Amino acid sequence: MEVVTFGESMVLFSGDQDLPLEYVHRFNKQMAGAESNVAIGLARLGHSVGWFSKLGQDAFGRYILQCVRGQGVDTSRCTFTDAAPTAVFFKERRPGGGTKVYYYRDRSAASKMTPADLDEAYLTQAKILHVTGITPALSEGCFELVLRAMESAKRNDVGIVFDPNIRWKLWDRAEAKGKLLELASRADYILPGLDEGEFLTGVTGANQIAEFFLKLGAKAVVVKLGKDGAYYRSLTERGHVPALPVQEIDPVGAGDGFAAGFISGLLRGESLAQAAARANAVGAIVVGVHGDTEGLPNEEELTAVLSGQSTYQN
Ligand code: KDG
Repeated sequence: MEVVTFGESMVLFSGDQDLPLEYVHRFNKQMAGAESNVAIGLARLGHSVGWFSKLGQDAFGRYILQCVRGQGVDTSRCTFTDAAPTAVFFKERRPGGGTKVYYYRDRSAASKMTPADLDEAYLTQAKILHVTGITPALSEGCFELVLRAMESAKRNDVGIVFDPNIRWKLWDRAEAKGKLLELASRADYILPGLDEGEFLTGVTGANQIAEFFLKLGAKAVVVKLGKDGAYYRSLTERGHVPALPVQEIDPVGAGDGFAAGFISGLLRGESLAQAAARANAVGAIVVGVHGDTEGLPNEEELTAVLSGQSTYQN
């Protein structure tokens, strides 16, 4: 595997009308999870990638495994438990635009993961470990697992990509800051959103945020600026990638597309500027499609967008 990632994926029920959930009668069933989104994005771009999790020994756990495996991701290190269920969540399409999510994931199967779920030999043959700030929010065992994976990757020269991916519904703010900074200090590449960066570092603006994380030990930082594109900085490169023109349909999953594009750039040996542009383009494409993974491009589609031959949406 070129990349290993892990975390919780859930069955997603999206209301089929722009109404508060209590008035929605029909839901579409899909699956989603930040890390499996990244894994699927990488597989679609032609990379070999493994994702693992602990799934409930139930229909939803089997469904998630089938979906992720069906996208060409290695799921051989996934485990099942009958002691806790697979999590689900609901997406409400707000009247007038926007989405809101409701989690049913407390004490889920994935939250039972611990360092014992890490196959170190599997991890250390990879080039990149991808982790997000969602997993450590699930439980103390999950936090310890992320720490163990990062430490093992560091000892074995596996590059570490960290996306803080702060989910406020899962954290107490002070705890989030302490734990996420602990993880960030072990990462090689950090991909915060602007708000997340400001919250974690206490400084304002993309350049200052990047400087903070470089001082903490990162090799490179790419700050996601939404409609303003992205700002990247390492010790030798810095610059800005403008946003691509897209009509926003569903922003959920865009950050995961961004991470997949960035990791793909690293694996292709691209410069930081090129990897940031690749990341930015994948994120923009995802925003234009309903669902977390449905819009993730293959290499041909991405190349057309990067070369200006296609805007994807027309
Ligand atoms: O990044 C998209 C994720 O937020 C979504 O797929 C659900 O993993 C998820 C989460 O924890 O919110």
